[in-house]
Amino acid sequence: EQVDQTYIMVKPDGVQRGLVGEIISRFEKKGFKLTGLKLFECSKELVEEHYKDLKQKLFFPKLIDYITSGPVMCMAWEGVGVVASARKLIGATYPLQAEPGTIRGDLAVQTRRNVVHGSDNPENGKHEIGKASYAILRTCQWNPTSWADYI
Ligand code: DAT
Ligand code: MG
Repeated sequence: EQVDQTYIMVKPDGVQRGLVGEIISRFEKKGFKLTGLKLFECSKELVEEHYKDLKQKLFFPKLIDYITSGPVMCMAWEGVGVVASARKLIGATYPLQAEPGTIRGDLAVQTRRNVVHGSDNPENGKHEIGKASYAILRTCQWNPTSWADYI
């Protein structure tokens, strides 16, 4: 059982629509561990590097404009199989194809405004958190405290 890290980012529409709590809640309830969190306004350069694999796509300039249009909530999540599991919780890229019960299936209709980003493989998870960490977030190590410790 491999413990992985994934980079989850609530996109500007998700922050503006007040969906941050809802999204955090879904990952918490599933059983994953939040290890880094910061509200951040991305520079164009950082977003271009984050989405560099899509540079040739016609929608790339609009994607960059959109992600830099307002604050995003950057998060690092940790757990067994978290990368693939988070992708399942998020749902398909195109919200109309995303199953009900997924974040995009329940909360989005527009492809660009699909509410949330999740790393697509464990290597990218580490990379994206690493890339983010000098600019946006510091990850921390913690273990859930048992209730007995509060008494
Ligand atoms: P995902 O976010 O599911 O990993 P992706 O990495 O292929 O999807 O694309 C990144 C984002 O780019 C995606 O969340 C929304 C936008 N995007 C993808 N395909 C698009 C399209 N055909 N038209 C407009 N935006 C698109
Ligand atoms: Mg992707």
